[in-house]
Amino acid sequence: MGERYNPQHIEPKWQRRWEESGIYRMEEEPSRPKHYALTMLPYPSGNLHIGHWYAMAPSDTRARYMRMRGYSVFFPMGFDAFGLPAENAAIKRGVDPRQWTYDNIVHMRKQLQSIGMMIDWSKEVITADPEYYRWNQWFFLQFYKRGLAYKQFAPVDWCPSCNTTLAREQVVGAERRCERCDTPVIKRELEQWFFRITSYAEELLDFSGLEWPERIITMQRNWIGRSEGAQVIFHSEQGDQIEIFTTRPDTLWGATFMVLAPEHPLVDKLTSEEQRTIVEAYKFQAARQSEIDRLSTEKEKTGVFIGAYAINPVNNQRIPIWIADYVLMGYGTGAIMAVPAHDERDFEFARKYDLPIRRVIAPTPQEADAPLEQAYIGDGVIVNSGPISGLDTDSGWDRVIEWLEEQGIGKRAVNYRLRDWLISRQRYWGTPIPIIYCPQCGTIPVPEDQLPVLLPQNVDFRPTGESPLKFNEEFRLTTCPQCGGPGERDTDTMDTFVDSSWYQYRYLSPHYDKGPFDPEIGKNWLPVDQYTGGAEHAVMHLLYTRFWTKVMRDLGLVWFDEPMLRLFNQGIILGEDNEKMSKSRGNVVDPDDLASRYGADAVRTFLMFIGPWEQGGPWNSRGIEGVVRFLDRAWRVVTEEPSGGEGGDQQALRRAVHRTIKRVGEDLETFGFNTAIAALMELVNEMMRVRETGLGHTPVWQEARETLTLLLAPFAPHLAEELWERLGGAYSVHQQPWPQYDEALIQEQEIEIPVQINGKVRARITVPATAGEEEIKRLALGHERVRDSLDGKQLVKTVVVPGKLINIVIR
Ligand code: ANZ
Ligand code: ZN
Repeated sequence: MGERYNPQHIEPKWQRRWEESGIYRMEEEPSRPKHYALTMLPYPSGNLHIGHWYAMAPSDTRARYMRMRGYSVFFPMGFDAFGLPAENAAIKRGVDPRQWTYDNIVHMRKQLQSIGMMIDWSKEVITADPEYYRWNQWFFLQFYKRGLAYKQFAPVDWCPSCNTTLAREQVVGAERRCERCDTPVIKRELEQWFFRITSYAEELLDFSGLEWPERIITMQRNWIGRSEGAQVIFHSEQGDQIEIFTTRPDTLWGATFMVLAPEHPLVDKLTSEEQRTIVEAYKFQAARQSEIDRLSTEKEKTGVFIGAYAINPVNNQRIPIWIADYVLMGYGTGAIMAVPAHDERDFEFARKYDLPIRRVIAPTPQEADAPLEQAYIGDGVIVNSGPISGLDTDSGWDRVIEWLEEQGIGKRAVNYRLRDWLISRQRYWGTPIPIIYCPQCGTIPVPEDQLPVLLPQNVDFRPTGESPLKFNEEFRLTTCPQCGGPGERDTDTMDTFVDSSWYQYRYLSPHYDKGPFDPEIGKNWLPVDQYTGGAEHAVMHLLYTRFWTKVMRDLGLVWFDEPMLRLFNQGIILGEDNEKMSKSRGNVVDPDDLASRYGADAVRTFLMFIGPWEQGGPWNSRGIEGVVRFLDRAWRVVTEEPSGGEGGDQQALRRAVHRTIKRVGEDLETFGFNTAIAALMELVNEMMRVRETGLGHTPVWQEARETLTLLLAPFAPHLAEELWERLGGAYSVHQQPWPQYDEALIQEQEIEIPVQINGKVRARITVPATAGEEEIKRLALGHERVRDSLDGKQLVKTVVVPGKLINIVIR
């Protein structure tokens, strides 16, 4: 003893020992409840940054805590290894994307190990491994069989000069020009694969049983965007059916014109000869814009009359048909009835093009013909609407739908904003789509026993924007599995969100070859109990994995509806200047440097101490030194022999220990890492103070040292392991049960007393019932609110009535 705390020495030592002894291996113990803790898998970009540490270390702390609480914990790790950066590196530096990715993984795996996490590395998953993506392909085939994968034309960005499709990243600027030749990009229709996530739209809106942040649920709900309304059939004067979707059937009498999306299939047919040139020009310019621009309410509305009319079915009025880019082909039916009196966009449009505005809703019957300065979007009474005039908007809404259904020209309808998931990517570094096109037999799925369809090596990366696999004849040309004649493979690859939609299942048995995972193991561990990761994945990944699980359930692979029962999102760690970390700002902190200087335990602990985990916050280089001092003091109180004697207050120390057990445990339940660490700091201070009074060699002191070590274990796993060994504890501290506190000891002995400042109650403090004047004073003056009030003031005196109150007089 008497040695100094030396993380550089103890951290590698314990990391090695943990690995050798396999204490983090998945372990099924029927006597213990299971806990599957999952944290989002990193992309192998080449280097772990502080954000990775911020995501991983607290997740690890929580998993360790659950293990000490008596759970069998499974905490795996892997790499989301397909994706664009590898391909870009290949193009830029001429390295093979596979080489680049796997080299990065070797390096990042080491970096991850240096954090000291309880990862079961024997279950690692790399999504670019054929033994992984084989199951992406297998799933694709199951989806296809069930009609959940289908091919359809969909718009992609296309450069008319380079003659290729472009990835979203290759379209630059507000003008949407081609990155390479500066030509304005247009939309072009390409046949691509979709997953039918919309079939699950309604079920995906059901979040019952999920303990997820309200914010994420709201984002998913909005993303799915359910609207109730009606589908109504209008007719053109020539008799063509034009179906519209509206959420306001109660305003049908106010429809004074129609608007079709420029891409609507009827536009060509309905356009008059006089209007054709201007309609074509408008369509071309609309095709250049992104959906976001088109929907923006700020953007001035534009459109053109197509020279045709429709009949409003409720009053047989002849109304003009326009096209405008604010109507999207991908939503509803791609056509609307425009009700300028009650819809803001229609109002603006009508004003601009001088189209009639007819009021059909009014706040009161007296205002039926009051002029409108803007669209009236509120509720009220229906006016100027024939048979439904006089009804309120709610009953009118139902009444109109009934009437439409009676007439057979409309029906109640639910519409979702959610689109099917486009999974085709014109990219190399991804999962090949297991489909063969045969001139005789058509679209033929690759037979399951021929999986995986391997991604070929040595592919040419000319950045043409088209699928590189297209130019690899060895890959592309194949034989039709059905007729044996020549066929061609699909040369697109799958969106990488496919990979991350089900990786949590693969972790259970990453080398299993009879299915995506071993159902025997799945039975014991699924579903995921606790998921942690960034909130930026609110709608894509977190929605896709829910969808995937529901399909797996319908395929009979799992028996539950939701992949992850509980979700926690961490915040973002900012630079010291409170800005997002970036190389150009020069505010990036490198975790490798920090860990080699202060030790991984200090970096972990500091990251958790910085503030509430869900909030993130700025890095602080002085702050980490404070944490190093704390760990050092913890080391000293545990390893140094205090002076002997029985003079100290044993009861007070026991109380402090038990109170800390309670606080740290409660905080860890709710991810309150920062307050848990604050509690540990207080305990260490208390131990420092008390040991001066002579408590050495007492059982209470021994209990305090052991408890502190156990409570530190989830946060600073290496330090705790070393201390535990020095205390003579059995290997490993991480397999010890979480200490229990004595409720009676805490409760009986504590009381709450008010803290007055100049006679007014400003705070309440919890103090030991036996606390004397000095202790009460110390606790009161340490209270945050009291400190705030004292700031800049002068303390005149304090009056303590032990067991009752404390009054602080300030000036
Ligand atoms: C007539 C009407 C009157 C409307 C009124 C609104 C207010 P949400 O709630 O988002 O589902 N709409 C329908 N399809 C559209 C498309 N493809 N592109 C752009 N707008 C479209 O919105 C549904 C409403 O958005 C529909 O109800 C329709 O306008 C418009 F006082 O119909 B409404
Ligand atoms: Zn064939």
